[in-house]
Amino acid sequence: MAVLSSRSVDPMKYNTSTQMDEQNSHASAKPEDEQSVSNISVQIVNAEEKLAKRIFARKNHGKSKSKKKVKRTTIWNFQNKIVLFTLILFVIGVITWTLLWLFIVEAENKDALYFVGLFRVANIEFLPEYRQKESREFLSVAQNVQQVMNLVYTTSAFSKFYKQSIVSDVSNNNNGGLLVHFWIVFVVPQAKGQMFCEDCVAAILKDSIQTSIINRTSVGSLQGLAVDMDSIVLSAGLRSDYSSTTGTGTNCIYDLYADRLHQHFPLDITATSGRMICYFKLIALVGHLIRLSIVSIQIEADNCITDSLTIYDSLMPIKSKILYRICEPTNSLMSFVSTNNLMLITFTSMQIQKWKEIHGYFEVITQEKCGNTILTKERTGFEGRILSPYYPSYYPPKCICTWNFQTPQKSLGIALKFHNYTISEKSLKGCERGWWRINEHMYCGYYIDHQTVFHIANSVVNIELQCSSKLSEQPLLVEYGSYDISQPCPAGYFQCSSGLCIRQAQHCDGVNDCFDESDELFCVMYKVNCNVSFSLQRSSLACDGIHDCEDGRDEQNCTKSIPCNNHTFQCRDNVCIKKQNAKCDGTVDCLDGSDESNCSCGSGKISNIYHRIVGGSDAQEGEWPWQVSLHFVGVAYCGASVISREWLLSAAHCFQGNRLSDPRTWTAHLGMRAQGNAKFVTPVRRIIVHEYYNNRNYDYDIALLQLSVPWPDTMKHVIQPICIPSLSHKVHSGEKCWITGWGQRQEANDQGSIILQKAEVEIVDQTLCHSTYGLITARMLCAGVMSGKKDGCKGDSGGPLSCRSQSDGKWFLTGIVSWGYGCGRPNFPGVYTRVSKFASWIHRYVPLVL
Ligand code: 4AZ
Repeated sequence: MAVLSSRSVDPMKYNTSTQMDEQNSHASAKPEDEQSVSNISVQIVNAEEKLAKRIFARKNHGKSKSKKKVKRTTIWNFQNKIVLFTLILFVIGVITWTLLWLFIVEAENKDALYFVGLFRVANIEFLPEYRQKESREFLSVAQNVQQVMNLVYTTSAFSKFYKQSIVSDVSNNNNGGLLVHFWIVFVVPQAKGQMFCEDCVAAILKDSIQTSIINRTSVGSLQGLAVDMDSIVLSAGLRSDYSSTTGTGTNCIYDLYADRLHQHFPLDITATSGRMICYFKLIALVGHLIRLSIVSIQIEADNCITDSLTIYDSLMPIKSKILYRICEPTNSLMSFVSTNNLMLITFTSMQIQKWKEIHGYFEVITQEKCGNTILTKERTGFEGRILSPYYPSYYPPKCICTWNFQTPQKSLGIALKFHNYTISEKSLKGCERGWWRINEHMYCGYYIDHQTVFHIANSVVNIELQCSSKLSEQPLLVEYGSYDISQPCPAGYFQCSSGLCIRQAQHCDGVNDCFDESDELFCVMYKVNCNVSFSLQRSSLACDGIHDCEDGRDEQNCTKSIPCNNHTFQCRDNVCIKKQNAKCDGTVDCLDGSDESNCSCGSGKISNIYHRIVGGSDAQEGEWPWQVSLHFVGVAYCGASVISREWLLSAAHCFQGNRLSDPRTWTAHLGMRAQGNAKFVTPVRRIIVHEYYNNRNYDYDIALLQLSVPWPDTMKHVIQPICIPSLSHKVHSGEKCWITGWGQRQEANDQGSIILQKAEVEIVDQTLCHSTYGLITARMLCAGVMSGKKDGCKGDSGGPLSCRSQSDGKWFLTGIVSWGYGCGRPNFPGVYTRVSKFASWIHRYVPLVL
């Protein structure tokens, strides 16, 4: 009403209507107009007064009173009609606009939430007609299930938000009955989106199923449908998947039936332009499984942001049914096995700039029973092998394998040699990548980069492997054989308390090779003897690449490391090449390119200007040109080191979790001293976390980051790479190195530093560090000062431990800030990733020649 009133006295409008009224003064008066005028706001009175005055003036000019009266009434009526008309228009406008606004706001604030799932219906037999989505049979069964789902959700706590359920597939399966794949859609105000968790939506469905305790079966009744409780899987789905698989989105969707055993059905995908999402539903003969083999895949390598190939253990893109995701191009054969007669492969490409190609095939295979009973030979030594299910394929996430071993004599036990794998006693936490039960002892399995041997001092050994990972796992090969319990390890080997045999040289080398620490216990005495009886222990200490003796004599005169003469250069693969000056001449002479590696890194140029060795805490501008600050969603979170134009090295633990592993959440700040003043900032394109990273003990704590934009040549004065030490690069305890970062300056103060901090630390003897922490693996090293005070802390993780080479003055990335007990505590040095162990892993991705 307020708006209406003010408009009615708009002077402009009023004047215009007055003029018009005067022009139309001959028009006759209408009583109903008068009536309507009287309804208009009181402020109109002003207009009436003005009008009256004018009429009065005219009257004085000698015009007849009666005529004037008629004219006045006419003018009044007409003028008000216009005002009224304007007002009505205005009111209608306001109402329409308000409604429209309300509608838009309402619509904007509501989200459609999609859930995708499956369950098995035991009391409906599969009919071939179900394969045709238009068939009467499919429509009838789909309608039946949809009605049941409607009833479940319209009578639930979520009824207000429930929109619909759609059955997208019904198929046969190896457990009998029908496997029903469905979508559930809710329309939810944004504020209430949180309450729609996957478990909550699944719980409503599960709670609606009536099971009988007497029957002791997982199949219950859901409005007449015999639904298998154990088969219910449900996860949040994507709108794009919903529209594609329910027939409104992409038409790149194929149902492929494999009805012959062991025949290779080709699966080749080529994408040349645009945005692409394709679905390949593979359905095998009932009672069988599907093996998908990927021969080669050429896709963009950026953590599945642009391109991805996802393999599901279902017919719909259900997150919890993902068997594997391929995000990297590869030419090596990989194969995956389903747990049922179905598989879905989705290929997504967000933008196609380059040619994308996937070559592979799938086949129908028979179900394998894994495990057996094995009687070993009397002769000791490895004699056979046990394999993960469907070896050499990746093994599916659900399996139980049991091997029962029996040796011919009580004096013989069972030895297991795990390839690229180890087992260690299970703690209270569960095992992430499957677990083992060996004669009632529980162990977790871990993938590592070498073999480990495990002994069980018993003639009867029961071994159970439970595959309990979320995804398919790399194939496993374990050699077995009998061994003499009284003489467990072959000559030259040391036996850990767990039964594991390690090379004698690994005993007391300061590295926890046994995983139960037993190889590093009681070693201090052994060390003291180093000087006294070096010749006696020579075989186990000398020339193993580890600095065992304090005076370094164990690693002196080691001929194996100097096979090349003064006129030749020794490549990293130990090949000698002719020219001495082959190093850094711009031509790759070594097959492995090592003559051209570390040529333009760790330059001492800047260090000559700044005297880094001098203590102090604030770093100088340009002093650590390889130091990078990694920002996660805009906040400084971890450190990293520049190792080439487009690659950084950091710690794997910085990228653990859904959001942290997404390169789009990170930016790299290079050439920076004070936070916010980086000379070069770029988004991160790709994160490669080491495949053996172990989030329990921080083993293999290393990750490579590829920059979206390589830093330019013009930044050379402030950005420079640090050298990567080779595997044989030695680091000596007591050696002085530097740690740098913007992390916390105190353990208790959770604020990072604005100015880059530096601290000089000492490499700590590995045995001493092991006695402090226990679990120090060969991929770790310790550095600090025993008084505490100088240490890395939260926020420094991933940053460099830089050591300057005595021989050529170059700076080497000896370590990566990884973990430790608190920060700067006396006797608790920082633990760093030993970078030299990863030289070849790094060069798998980063070219040797910069
Ligand atoms: C961290 O939380 C962290 N004192 C890094 C290094 C150390 C401790 C904690 C070593 O990122």
